[in-house]
Amino acid sequence: MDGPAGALPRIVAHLDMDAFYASVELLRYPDLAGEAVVIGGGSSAVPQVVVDPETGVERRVYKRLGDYAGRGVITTATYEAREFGLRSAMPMMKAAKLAPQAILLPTDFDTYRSMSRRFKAAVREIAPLVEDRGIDEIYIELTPVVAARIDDPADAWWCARELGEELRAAVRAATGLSCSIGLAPNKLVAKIASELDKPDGLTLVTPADIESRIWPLPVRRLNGVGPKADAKLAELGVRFIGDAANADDALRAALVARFGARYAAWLQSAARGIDSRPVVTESEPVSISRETTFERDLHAVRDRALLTPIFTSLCEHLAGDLQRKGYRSRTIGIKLRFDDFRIVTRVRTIEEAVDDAHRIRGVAAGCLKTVDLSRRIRLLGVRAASLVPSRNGGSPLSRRAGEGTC
Ligand code: TTP
Ligand code: MG
Ligand code: MG
Repeated sequence: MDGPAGALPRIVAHLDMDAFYASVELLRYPDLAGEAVVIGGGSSAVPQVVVDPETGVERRVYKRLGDYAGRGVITTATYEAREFGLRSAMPMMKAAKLAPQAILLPTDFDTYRSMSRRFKAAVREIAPLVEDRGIDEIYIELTPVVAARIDDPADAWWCARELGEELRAAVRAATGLSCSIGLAPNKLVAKIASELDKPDGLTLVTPADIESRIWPLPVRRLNGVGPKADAKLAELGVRFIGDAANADDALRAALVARFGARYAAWLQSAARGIDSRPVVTESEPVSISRETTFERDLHAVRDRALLTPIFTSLCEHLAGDLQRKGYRSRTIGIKLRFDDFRIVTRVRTIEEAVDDAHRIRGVAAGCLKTVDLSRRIRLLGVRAASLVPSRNGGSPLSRRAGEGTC
């Protein structure tokens, strides 16, 4: 495989959920399976239930992209919608021209966040060294898990494939959703590998596969080559990853002249599939906060009727965050930004750690009383610090996947 005989290779996975927001919505509306669906609407895109006056049968009526008017953009699209050219970040009015019949659904971040926590928890049950890379993707350090399962290092990649299958099954069991996994010697190659067979793919790229699988890809696929670098590289004739990996002396000199020695060296080693960055596991949060900027500046007394429910809602959301993440807090604070952009914060430390909205609100209200509220307020925030883990833990842990077979 790689390295001296007998050495256990490093194996890292990159896992990314398939059409994440859209797939979550399809769990809610299974009748839309196979349809071109985009996510991005507001509350006006909530499907309506209509009752057939003759049969009395209920049916859902979905909003079509062609009926959308506004400046919103697509968050994601099902793979069926992508066949029409619809993509993340595309303005919906533009998308409507390509596929007016595509179905539009509203975004529901709370549900996506909860699904995100669930799939990550399912993975951590099998392989605990997880680096969070956003709502729908993670890196997983598999080397110690593989090491614990095999006697002969020659079995490492075979074992990794088995682990990859287990991870996919665990994610599906915990969420009902599919993901794509790349298995590779490091994060850089694993990220590329996970995209090679999307959706629902499991792709191994061992060191021996770099040349055949990675070198033919556009150089832009390297995480670290942005659109500007891509354009400059094209001017130098570097279009594919292999072009950078096999740069001769003249090209290397040109790369150094154009990008500097550091980037040029990085590019060449990255193109050869080299990357020693560790998988960085999540650290405990120092604090959790919620804040909101008002549509117009509000006055504490004159706009009390508006401010009170916003304040309560912030505390409720903060309590929800604490409970989901499995923490209680002993220091509650508030943050205000006034119409002159001055920021004021106040904190109070309490005897007993709390995670419920009512008590958080009580302490936060006490903080507010100590602030001069004669100016209008632009922003209000509530923060929980001095976090202690709650006794029951937080995340809704999935059930454990089957025992390893390798
Ligand atoms: P991605 O993983 O980039 O995309 P995806 O999961 O929808 O599709 P794929 O199968 O190709 O991985 O992003 C994850 C989610 O993040 C996506 O479902 C919606 C959200 N998102 C945005 O809101 N705006 C964006 O521009 C992108 C790229 C993603
Ligand atoms: Mg994704
Ligand atoms: Mg992603």
